[in-house]
Amino acid sequence: MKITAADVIVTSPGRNFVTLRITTEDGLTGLGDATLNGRELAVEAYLRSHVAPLLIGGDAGRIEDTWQYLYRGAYWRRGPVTMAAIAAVDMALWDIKAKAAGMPLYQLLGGASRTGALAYGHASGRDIPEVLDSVRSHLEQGYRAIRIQSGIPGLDSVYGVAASSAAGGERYDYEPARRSLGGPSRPVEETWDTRAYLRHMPRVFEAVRAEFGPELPLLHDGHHRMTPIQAAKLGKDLEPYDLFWLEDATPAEDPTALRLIRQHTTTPLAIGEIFNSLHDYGPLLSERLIDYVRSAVTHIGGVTAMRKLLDLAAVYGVKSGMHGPTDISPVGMAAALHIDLAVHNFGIQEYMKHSPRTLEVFLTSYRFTDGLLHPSDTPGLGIELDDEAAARFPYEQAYLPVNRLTDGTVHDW
Ligand code: KDG
Ligand code: MG
Repeated sequence: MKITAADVIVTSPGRNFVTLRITTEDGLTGLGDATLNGRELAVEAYLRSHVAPLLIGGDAGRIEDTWQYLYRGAYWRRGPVTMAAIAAVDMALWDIKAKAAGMPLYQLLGGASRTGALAYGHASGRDIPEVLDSVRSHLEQGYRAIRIQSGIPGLDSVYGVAASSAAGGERYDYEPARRSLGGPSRPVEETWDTRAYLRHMPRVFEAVRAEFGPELPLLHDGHHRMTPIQAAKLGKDLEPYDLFWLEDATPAEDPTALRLIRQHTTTPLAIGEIFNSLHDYGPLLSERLIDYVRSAVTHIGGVTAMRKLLDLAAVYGVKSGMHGPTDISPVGMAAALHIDLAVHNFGIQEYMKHSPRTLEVFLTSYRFTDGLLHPSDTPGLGIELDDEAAARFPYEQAYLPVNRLTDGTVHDW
């Protein structure tokens, strides 16, 4: 299966996506997601200039060898741009291999370990009544696990709170990367106050538990904003509300911060969405400092890297909780779902529905039923890309927001 083409497609059907399509001499194609929110064109350039030319003429069947060639062979290694590019190649090659075998990818990964992957949805609101409405609406949509994010009194705009928070039904309006619509711009700046946040969040969870009872799995994302001791306090204060996890409590580049949090609280911990290497987990797995790994297939280096990460995590009883916001394209989401279905140490899958516009470009076959996601039995990943639709939505510059404290100091967003 000689590779004859490796094309990079950048499209913006509601938000930006970078996709790699690999074609073989016998006409098989495979897709890979290389989207890096707010830095899309850096991955596009890396793929086009440095990766695609190396693929032409190679054997599409040699997945592990290609991964090692692109990783070790570059000398410079790791980093979000490089690893998103390698991930896209890896996903596309798995897509081709599974199509050639006439099987859905999960069959090549060992077959199904469950009937579907438990998905969690995103409830949010500017205040507690809006949060409660949003949880209700998610339950009506069939979610059986729900992440809770809330506005904070005194702060104008807070991570994770959708623009039309109380709206029922389907919502596609949570997208933190703001598009500049007609020319270069700078990121939006938000103001942050951790003490106000620490005071408010326990009240939010108290209200949600009072309204919806003890059964519903509830999650929360701290989005890297706390110091270790602040995170320890929040974890402790949230213990009465029995969270499924507290995510990204502290900035991701310091894995040892989790050690301190762990000493103080039994609230389960999850981290890893901005990690781009298994090595970023450092002591987190071997010292059992976390309960869930949050990496995305798109950012950790593909199906090959994710399998290795989850096998290592399994040794320490740590489960998966793959990243799945809308900046993971339907291709990246499908790759996650095949792994979710196959591995034994599956925990939960984040799921935000892509907009109808995104789904005009990416033709998906996975399905969400009764709170569970299933990747479908279509051979390969089960996703195709409509080039004509993609061409209708050209790239638009978009940046993630930047956070400042009330005195103007730049803070983690
Ligand atoms: O691009 C940034 C988003 O992917 C991130 O803010 C989403 O934290 C996130 C989550 O848990 O989904
Ligand atoms: Mg997160």
